[in-house]
Amino acid sequence: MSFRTTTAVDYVEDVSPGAGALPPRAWYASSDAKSLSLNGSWRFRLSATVDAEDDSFAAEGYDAGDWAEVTVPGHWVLQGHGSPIYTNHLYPFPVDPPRVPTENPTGDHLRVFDLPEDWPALSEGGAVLRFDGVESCARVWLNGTEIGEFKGSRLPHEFAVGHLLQTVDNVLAVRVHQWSAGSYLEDQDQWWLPGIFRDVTLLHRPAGAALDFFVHASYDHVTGEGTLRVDSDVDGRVTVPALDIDVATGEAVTVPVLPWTAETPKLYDGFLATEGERVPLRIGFRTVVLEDGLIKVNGRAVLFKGVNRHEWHPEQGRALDLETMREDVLLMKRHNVNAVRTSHYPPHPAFLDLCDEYGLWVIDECDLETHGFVEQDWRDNPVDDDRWTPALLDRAARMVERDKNHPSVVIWSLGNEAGTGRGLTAMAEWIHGRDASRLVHYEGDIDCRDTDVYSRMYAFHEEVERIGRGLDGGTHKRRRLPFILCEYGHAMGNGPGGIADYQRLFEAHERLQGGFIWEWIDHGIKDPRYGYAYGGDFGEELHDGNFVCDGLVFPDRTPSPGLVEFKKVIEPVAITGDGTDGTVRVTNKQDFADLSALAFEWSYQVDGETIEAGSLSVPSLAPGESVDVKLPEPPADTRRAETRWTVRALLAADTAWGRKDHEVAWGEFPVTARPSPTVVPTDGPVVGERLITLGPAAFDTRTGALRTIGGVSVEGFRLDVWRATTDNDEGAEWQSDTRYGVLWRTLGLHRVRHRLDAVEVGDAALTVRTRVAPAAREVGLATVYRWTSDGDRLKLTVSVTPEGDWTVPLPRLGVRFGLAEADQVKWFGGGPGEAYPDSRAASMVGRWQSTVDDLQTPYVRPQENGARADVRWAEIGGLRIEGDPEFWFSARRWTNEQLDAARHRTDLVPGDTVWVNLDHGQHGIGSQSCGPGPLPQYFLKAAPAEFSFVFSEIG
Ligand code: IPT
Repeated sequence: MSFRTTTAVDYVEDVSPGAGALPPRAWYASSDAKSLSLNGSWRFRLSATVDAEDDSFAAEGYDAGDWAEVTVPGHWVLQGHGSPIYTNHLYPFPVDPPRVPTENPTGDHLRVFDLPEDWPALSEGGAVLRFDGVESCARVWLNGTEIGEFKGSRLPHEFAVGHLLQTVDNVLAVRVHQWSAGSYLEDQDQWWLPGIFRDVTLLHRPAGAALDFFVHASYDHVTGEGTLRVDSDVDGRVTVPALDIDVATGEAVTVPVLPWTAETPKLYDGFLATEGERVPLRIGFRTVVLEDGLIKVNGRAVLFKGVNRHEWHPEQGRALDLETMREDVLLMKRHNVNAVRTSHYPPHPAFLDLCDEYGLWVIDECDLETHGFVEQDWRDNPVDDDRWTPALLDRAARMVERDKNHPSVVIWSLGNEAGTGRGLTAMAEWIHGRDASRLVHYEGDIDCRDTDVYSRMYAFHEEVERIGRGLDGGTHKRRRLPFILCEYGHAMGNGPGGIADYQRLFEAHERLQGGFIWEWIDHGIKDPRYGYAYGGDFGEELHDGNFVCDGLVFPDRTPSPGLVEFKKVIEPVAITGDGTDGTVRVTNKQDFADLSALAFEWSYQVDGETIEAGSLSVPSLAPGESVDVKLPEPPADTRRAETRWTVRALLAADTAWGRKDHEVAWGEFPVTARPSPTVVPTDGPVVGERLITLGPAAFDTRTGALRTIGGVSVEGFRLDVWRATTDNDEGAEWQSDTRYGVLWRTLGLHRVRHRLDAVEVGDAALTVRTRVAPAAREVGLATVYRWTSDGDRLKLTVSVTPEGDWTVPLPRLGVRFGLAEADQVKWFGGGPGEAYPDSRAASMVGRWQSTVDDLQTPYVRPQENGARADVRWAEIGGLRIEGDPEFWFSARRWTNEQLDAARHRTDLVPGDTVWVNLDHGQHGIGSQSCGPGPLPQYFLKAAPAEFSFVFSEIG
């Protein structure tokens, strides 16, 4: 005998999008109709399965007094009930669509509310209950009556509830299931976080209220006129006072306007007035077309300097408040970002209001990803199974209808990593039919059958260049489409490297319309055990570790060096020049705005110190224009010194997103080069019983090891080739051939030994010969340390000769040593932040200072970090170190081995010794954690090398 008692829960595994909800429509806040936020504390009960408890809790009079409480919006797993799970693309349950596990955490939510005093009489109009986001499936009751169930986590669902409302003691019951058929459509690379994580609102709907409306606001760049037409389900009038517009809905009006662009986000305030309510409008006039194979807005091709933004807060998960959203937008604007792909779901609607207001191009992406089906060659992929098509179309409609009135949204995206199939085609057809004023994107449509943009992720530079030159293959249709990288520059840990090289390509080929860095923020979860937790930290049986921490900002939104680098690489003004001829070339790289918002300043540095500065008058160039501007006469300087010009572009006045003097762009050009440090060897080594002295230094007589320089003790001075591998060194596991982080470890470069071959005492030099090599291998580095002194200063020349068959580059090449007491660091060289060979655009040569602690970049998973580039000299722990040539400087309170072993920030415990690395070379960073490794020009080849340092004690 077989029977099922639980037909009431069949909706959970039903492929349909749900039942009972109202048709999707534009999201807006009425000016006059009342609304009641139901956010706040709710009663909460967690069950292990969908039907462990019956639905009697939804009935009026149910006593939930002994239930827990959770905050809505929120995720129960971040509020002490169960735990989060992180997988990249693996489904954390058996793949058997649309079935989900019996173990299906189910959260019953209960809230009792009264209508506010000023709520209209129940006989007047109706009411709508709106859920802006619930993961992943919900069933809803009001006052004991079931009103529906829905899936589509990051999409709004509304229910008509006017007939059920009462003045007091309304009982709203929501049963939320973590897993549902919808989970198969929501396999984005992120934490699985069930809960009511966006707002819940009760909206009064007066008689004659607006329902849905579509603002069509185009811009004709030839005439300078905008045409406005608001189509509305309910007739009314549209007014825009600043434009003297007062027209009926459905009626078009054309007037001169200022256009909306991400650079010039001009919005006109207006109203849609129906008989029953007034709805505020923020209208931006702009026209998006595909023309001449290019994405054009208002007649001009745009270049996306974008980021992929997931919604993230280290404590609230995907339940973001307005201030956090604004912080994202402000940080983006202040770092020259002009575009956002809302990976991989429509964001909270307020985020799009901010994009309209501050100016960001948006690719609005649907809540759809079925990536886990790749594990079975895409068999049973829902997007190629007609039974799922209604759910896909429902998702497309909920996105488009909700967000269609945002000028910032210029492209709709069908979703991410969902393979291919007829369901996607159906979505694209529906979207094209509903909104011809925007383009459609989907990266998985490699032939661009359904899409208007050729989009790829993580394509290597070489291929991108070929695409730019039109030398790629592909369908006839694709060959005529513009190209974007919807994901590139994988910002996991240290990096990404190589983004300047991408930007050069984007700027050189018009078909390449830019890209979107993966990704904006690390999804680390604040955790007292670890600082920030990542995959595996909650005991998940399947997880993808710290692959969830791959953002340009840390979980608390502190910019990482990657963001600072990106800001420089995408700066809207190029400032280049040749310091010796005294001119600077300024180019306006924007697509729409002139330079009138910027003020320019020059300064002149002698040995890194600014000795004169002034303002530079630069004409307000139109987009694309350049001008050569004469710099003033260089200040008279008779010293033998290194000199340079620095020219900076600053905000001329406060703007919506930045203060006056906020730095937007800069350039620097050397005038005279640095003289190399010289030490004339006058002293010779003197051999004592235990120590050899040479000038200010003492060495171990037996080993030749440096012991002291003046009064400063030096520990463990020797060659160093190892760095705590970065995520980009390690590479992604599917990239098998050249993952140097793995190859280095296999070769044993993290455990090289130093064999002493000779300590030679000459007339003018102490020479120590060694061979540095790992066990079990023939390769080695013959390393000679040659010490000389002029009595005052100590010079070291290191010569390195590779022996054997080196098939890999070196992680780093330099010396390291420990200092007993060090805290403050001063240097003349690149700064203020870290830099590596292919992530050094933002490194500005100057005089900098820091504490040792502040030199560290606190990557969520600790790894190599904090190197300063082009260092001429540095002072630390009583020593001054000059380089010949310039060197990479780093210092930390733990060894590179300890850094390498650490898994979380909290594993790094400061010791008494400060370990200093002076590197002649560093290997590039690349973005191989999901993309190309460093380009060949950034390799640190195992090749003969010689470099010197001059040490002196600071008096
Ligand atoms: C790509 C995904 O689109 C994105 O969500 C994220 O997982 C990223 O990779 C890596 O962090 S998909 C990958 C197979 C290229």
